Formats: sequence, structure tokens, C-alpha cells
Amino acid sequence: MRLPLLRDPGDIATAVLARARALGFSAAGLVDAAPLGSHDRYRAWVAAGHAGDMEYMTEPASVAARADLSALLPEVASALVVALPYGRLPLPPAHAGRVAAYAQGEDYHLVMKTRLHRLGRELPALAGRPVAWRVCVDTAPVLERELASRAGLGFVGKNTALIAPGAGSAFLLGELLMDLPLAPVAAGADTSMRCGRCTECIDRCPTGALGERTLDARLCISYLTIEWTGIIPLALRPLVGTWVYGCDICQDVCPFNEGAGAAVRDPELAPRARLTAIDLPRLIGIGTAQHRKLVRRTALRRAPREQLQRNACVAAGNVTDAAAWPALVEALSAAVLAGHPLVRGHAAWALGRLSQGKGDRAALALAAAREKEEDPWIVRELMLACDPREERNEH
Ligand code: B12
Ligand code: SF4
Ligand code: SF4
Repeated sequence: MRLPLLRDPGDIATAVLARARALGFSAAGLVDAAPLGSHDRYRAWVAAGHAGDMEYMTEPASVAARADLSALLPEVASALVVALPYGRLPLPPAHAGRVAAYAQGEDYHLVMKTRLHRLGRELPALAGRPVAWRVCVDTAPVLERELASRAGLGFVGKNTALIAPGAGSAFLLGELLMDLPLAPVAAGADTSMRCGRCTECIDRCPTGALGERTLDARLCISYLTIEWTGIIPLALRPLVGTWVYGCDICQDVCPFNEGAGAAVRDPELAPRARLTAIDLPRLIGIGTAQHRKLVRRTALRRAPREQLQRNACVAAGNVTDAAAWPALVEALSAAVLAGHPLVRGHAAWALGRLSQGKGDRAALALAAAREKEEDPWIVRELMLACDPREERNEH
């Protein structure tokens, strides 16, 4: 049962939005709890297989929940939608591994949740009655971009990002669902602006993952490096470049991200020095304790150690300098049959890319590994790495 409001709803809305700004959110708007109009688009996206292996996007219960906010809070009557800016960052040196800008600072899930929970706890005082509320950030089954565009935070670009003209798209989204029947209040972004004839993001995406306002996650570097725990398909590995966690290309090339507004960053999301330019050889051979330190309180906690090592191997295979050779050889040979197969297989690929031919250190390591290796997939990788013509025969 929803309790009546004892204070003027307009005053409550103003107070909630003011608190959101005071807590450091760069934009905030209010939406009502009407069903999510783009649920059909999302269902079609899942049906087309574009969600890949992300079970939290494809499980029937999770698909159904995204139709209506009441699946998350039965009494919901409105939602506060907020933006937390992480800002664009300069490019690291060409030989370094890259971490997406959003992931270089404090884990935004922690930052967003702490602030929204604080606001949730303040709601009874602001509304003058008990309030049912729930915080959603990222992994909750919510179509956050639709909610954000409805809340006037921006528009959905062809790169599928929520773009706020003047502020770009380098910000994260979060929601506070409430049982307060508040009227919608737009955050104030100029949502009449659109991409127009620009197709820069679609043209510059290395893997061709983007259609107009739709993305095939299975091809996206962000998915491959963060979500995908398996073998990175051979054809995609060279296209991953030096990304070891996420990808910013379709936002970096966007003209809406050129202005000073896109550089605004919440102080809590300031980049950690250890993540601004990843030392690839170090990451390839990273131990458990060092790994724990590297990912501590950052979004990188999401990826297991061997996944980051796998990503580092692929990135090293895409860098032409030889600094990563010893680490790759070590990953392949010293740890053979002890190291994680995912790392051994991708290290083999990287060495195959870096080897100049028979007799060099990479070729010798590959040949030695071929003698010992028993995992059929890695044996295949080793064959391809030793003789790239095999790869051509593959396709
Ligand atoms: C799954 C997911 C991914 C997947 C798939 C991405 C995708 N585009 O779907 C992968 C792993 C690839 C990914 C990558 C990234 N992600 Co992500 N991701 C999500 C997540 C969890 C769900 C997104 C989703 O529902 N996808 C399904 C598709 C169908 O939905 P959609 O693209 O959001 O589009 C919806 C609306 O925009 C609307 N819509 C689109 N066009 C139109 C047009 C009309 C006319 C209408 C009416 C509606 C409409 O319909 C769609 C269905 O509702 C959200 C958090 C959340 N709970 O929403 C974060 C989220 C979208 N990701 C985010 C970020 C930051 C990223 C990355 C930038 C991270 C990085 N640097 O590597 C990249 C960007 C890649 C990209 N171009 O999207 C932010 C985006 C913030 C913003 N400003 O837009 C979110 C909102 C997380 C957050 N809480 O801040 N992500
Ligand atoms: S995040 Fe990278 S790979 Fe994914 S769609 Fe954008 S440019 Fe393409
Ligand atoms: S790069 Fe161009 S097409 Fe892509 S989102 Fe930005 S303005 Fe739109």
C-alpha cells in the first residue's frame, strides 16, 4: 500500500534533486514509473543473440524484469536518475595496455551506491513520511539509458551511449526508485540535438560492432575484454589493439566528447596511476597478491586474474615492440601444464605474431611448448602460431 504524501510533491521533488546535486551528481532528473517503452528493442536485441554470453541480460526473469520498474520495487511511483562524470583521459604510450576511462578510478558501483543509499536514507525526512526506496546501478535489471533519456539527461547516440550535449557521454548512470508519486522533472540537457548525418563511431569501431543505435556485444572489445571469459576468436584478436579492459573508441571519436564538458570528472573517480598505462609484461605474469592490489576498489575486480592475463597477451601480440617476449615465453613455457590454459593459448598466439621466423626466441619457445602441450585447443594455437599459413587455411 502506498502512503499519502503529507508535503507538497513539487517541494519534495525540488529537495530530492537539490540533494542529488549536493552529493556530487553532475545531472539529475525525475521520471514516473510508466513501463519501459524500449523493452521491445531490448527483447529483439536478445533474440538476435547480440547479448552474447551475458546471462544477466538474457535470463527470462531478467528480461521480464526490465519491462517495468515494479519488478524491482512493487510500490514504485517515481525514480531519480543521476549522472556521475568520469571524464575523458589522455592516451597512454603506444606500447602500454589500455583500461577504459570509466574503470581507472574508484569502482563507480561503490561510489554511486554509497551516495544513492545516503539519499535513500534521507528520503523520509525530505518527504515527511516513511518511504520505500531501492538503489539500482548497472547490474540491476533496468534499461538505464531509456530512463536517463526520459529524465532529460541526454539522447541515445548512434554509438548507443547516452549523450548530453555540452557534457558528452563520459558519465555513468544510477537510479533511486521511490514510492513517492512525484511528477517528472527533466534534468535539462538539450535533448533536441541528435547525431544527424555523422557516422564516425560506426565507421571507426575496429570490429564493426555498431549498427545505428544498436550494438552486437559479441563483436565489442568492451564485451570481449570484460564480460567474455573464454577464448577470444582468432579473427577478432588483432582488432582488440591494446585494450585490456573495456574500450572507449566509439566515445573518443564522438564530436560531442570534444568539449571541456566531457573532461569533467568526479574527484572520487580520479584515475589510479597504476591503471593509466598498463605494463603488459607485468600483467601477463601477474601473481595473485599483485593482482589483488591492481584491481582493489576498481571496476577491474569484475574480471578474474587469468582473464586480465589473457587480455594482456592479446594486447602484447598487437604491439610491435619486443618488451613482452620474456613474459610471454614465461607464460607459455615455464608454466606449461601449470599455468591457466586460457593464458597459455593466448600467449602462443601473441608469440606467433611477434616471432620473426625460425630460430628466434619466440619460435623456439613455441616449438618447445609443442613438445609438451596436451590441451587440444592450445596444440592448435601452437600450430597456428608456428605456421601462420595454417591460420589462412582456417578461414
Ligand atoms: C550490457 C551492457 C553492456 C554491454 C552491451 C552494451 C550495449 N550497447 O548494449 C557491453 C559489455 C558491450 C557494454 C559496453 C559498454 N558499456 Co555498458 N552496460 C550494459 C548494461 C548492463 C545494459 C545495457 C543494455 O540494456 N543493453 C541492451 C540494449 C538493447 O540497450 P541499450 O543499448 O541501453 O539501448 C536502450 C535504449 O537506449 C533504447 N534506445 C536506443 N535507441 C533508441 C531509439 C529510440 C527511438 C527509442 C525509443 C529508444 C532507444 O532502447 C534500448 C533498449 O532499452 C548497462 C547498464 C543498464 N542496466 O542499463 C551498461 C551501460 C549501458 N554501460 C555503460 C558503459 C559506460 C559502457 C562502456 C562505455 C564501457 C567501456 N568503456 O568499455 C561500453 C560502451 C559500449 C557501447 N557503445 O555501448 C554505461 C553507459 C553510460 C552512458 N553514458 O551511456 C551503462 C548505462 C552503465 C552505467 N550504469 O552507467 N555494456
Ligand atoms: S566500445 Fe569499442 S568495440 Fe565496442 S562498439 Fe565501441 S568502438 Fe566498437
Ligand atoms: S560519433 Fe557521431 S554518430 Fe556516433 S554518437 Fe557521436 S555524433 Fe552520433
